[in-house]
Amino acid sequence: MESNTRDHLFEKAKEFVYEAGQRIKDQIDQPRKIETKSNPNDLVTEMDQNTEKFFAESIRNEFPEHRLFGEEGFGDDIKDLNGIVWIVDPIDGTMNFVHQKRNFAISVGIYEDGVGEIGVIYDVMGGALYTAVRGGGAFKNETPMKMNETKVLEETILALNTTWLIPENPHVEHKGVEALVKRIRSTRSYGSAALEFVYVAEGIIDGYLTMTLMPWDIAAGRIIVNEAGGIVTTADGEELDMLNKTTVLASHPDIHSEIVENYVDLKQRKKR
Ligand code: 2AM
Ligand code: CA
Repeated sequence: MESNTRDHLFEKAKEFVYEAGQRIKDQIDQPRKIETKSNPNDLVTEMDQNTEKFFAESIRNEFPEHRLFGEEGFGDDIKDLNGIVWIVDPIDGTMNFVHQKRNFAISVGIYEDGVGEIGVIYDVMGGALYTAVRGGGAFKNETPMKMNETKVLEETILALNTTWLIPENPHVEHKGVEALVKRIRSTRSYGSAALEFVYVAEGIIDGYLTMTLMPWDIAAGRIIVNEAGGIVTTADGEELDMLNKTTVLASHPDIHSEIVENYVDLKQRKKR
């Protein structure tokens, strides 16, 4: 992608994100209609849908040749990442949006032929905009984010969610994660994958390990973590599939392979 094309796209992405964020803020205290999707804890509101519609209209008006891959289905039917694809989660952390009215984010990743070019994550109520353009570093508002300090596992905080506590959960390799939790300093759980990625980029946590994310949960965050110097793969260290549900490990480079090799045994999980 030519640099002036990319600059223009980046400016437009930020403009759309700020406008979508303002619409959400304007209505944050309005009563909301909550529906459930795949299970009783999988929530969706009109605000998720309206925000994605806003992105669909804005992208179609401004960039008719681009495609949209969105969580709520107002985008295109995406089966490959050829050309320019906007991968959008209109509200990441819907449960936080519903219950807490904070700790949710708008996540926009722009890919060209499968390569992540631009990542924008907006912590709507916190007011922080996290961005990265491939090769240009990662920023929180205007401030560069970089993971410099050397890390040993004993001094890290990892984001994990409590599904790890359920031993019969078929998606997790329970014993390995138990050993990992004993070794690290502590865990956190924020309930928004996008925010967990940017907190890794910012260095306020050192890693994020999760078993079920969709491409729109990951698209922007992986670019931002990479540009801050971190590593993002599946939980068993493989390249991420940006079209399907996947496991994810995003972390500081010093601890990534150690977690993959010693604590996450997905092969064992697959055998069961
Ligand atoms: P969402 O709010 O956009 O649905 C919560 O731990 C994080 O996981 C959020 O980023 C949430 O995104 C995502 N998430 C929740 N349920 C999911 C599911 N069934 N598949 C993939 N991601 C999910
Ligand atoms: Ca969402």
